[in-house]
Amino acid sequence: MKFNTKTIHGGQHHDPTTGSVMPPIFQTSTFAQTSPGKPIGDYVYSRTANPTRTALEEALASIENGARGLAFSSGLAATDCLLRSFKAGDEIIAMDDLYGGTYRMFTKVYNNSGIKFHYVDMNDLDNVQSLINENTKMIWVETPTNPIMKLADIAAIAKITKANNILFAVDNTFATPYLQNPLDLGADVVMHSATKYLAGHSDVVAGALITKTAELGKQLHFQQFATGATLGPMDSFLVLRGIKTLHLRMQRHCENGEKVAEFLDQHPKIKTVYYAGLASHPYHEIAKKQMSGFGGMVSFDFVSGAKQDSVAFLEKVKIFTLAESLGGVESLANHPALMTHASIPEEKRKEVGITDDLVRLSVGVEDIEDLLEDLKQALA
Ligand code: P1T
Repeated sequence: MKFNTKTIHGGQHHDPTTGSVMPPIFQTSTFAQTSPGKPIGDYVYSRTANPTRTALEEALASIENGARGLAFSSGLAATDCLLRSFKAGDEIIAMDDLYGGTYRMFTKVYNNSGIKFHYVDMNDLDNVQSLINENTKMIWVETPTNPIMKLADIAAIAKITKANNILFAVDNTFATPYLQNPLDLGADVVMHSATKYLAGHSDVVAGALITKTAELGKQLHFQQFATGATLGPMDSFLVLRGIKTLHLRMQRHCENGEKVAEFLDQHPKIKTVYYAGLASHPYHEIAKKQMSGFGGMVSFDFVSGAKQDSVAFLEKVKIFTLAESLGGVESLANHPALMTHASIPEEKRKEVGITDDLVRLSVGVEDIEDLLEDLKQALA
């Protein structure tokens, strides 16, 4: 199946007992057994597996071209599950620009349990190579990054991880499998905040891991069921329903994202627009190589460099809603330094370009004329 067919049919089956075309929401915690240890069907207890979650997990594996999908109660729960694979003394190399919550987990939770993190700009792969030693166990990249839209060359990093027997994980939340397939480019595991484009309607918090091999999938499923951060049946249904229109939504997110980026790029009050679709973007060539489009996330800052300009803009937008999160059908606007990335120390934020006047837009699928009009009036 090609991608647009997979979003609808990948890993899906009609319900064998009723013929239900869409998977039923199996709102049950447990499943009857005929004799101790002999369940009637394949299911025992919903933390281990639930048929609605299985339907979602098979869809996830299908759209990311992986062997196994796992659905979690949030994106951070998915990342947490992966990090439980490591022990004190292990080292992880990560991008220097990450979602604030991921950075908080690395620095405030796993650092305390003795795992060492290195944060580097992966534009220069010598930065990565020079940090590798016998303790290096994983390379973690977010590409494009939240919120500066930095990219990492997935295929080039995969060569390094394979040569050194290191696990390679990619947070594919911003790109989605519609635009980028990290497992095909050599990654071992893909993570998603399924809260975002996969679910697509800002009505659920969910996460996903998709593995290249069944063996890694089995190990991570063990961690998940042994620690418990699974996704409930109703939320699994909502994410699965969202995935069925991922390709349609992403097409419009890309069209609108490009137009918003071009508009902002020409605006006299705007200094820098961070969007990999612009020819001037430092990672434009990598984006063209590994992504089939540029998505709907656009960040920018002001010529004035003034925090009050970004705050005034965010108070004035009408169709864009000022809120955390991204990837829903509706347009959202966010102030990373004050909102989503406030947990990153100020000097670290400044190092990667998260200035106090940086604004991040999640461009939705509304009519582009209304979105541009809204930006125009708020900037005026
Ligand atoms: O919020 P949660 O579903 O736990 O996902 C965490 C996460 C992981 N990775 C990326 C790239 C993300 O953007 C997120 C969540 N981000 C936001 C809530 C935000 O507004 O940026």
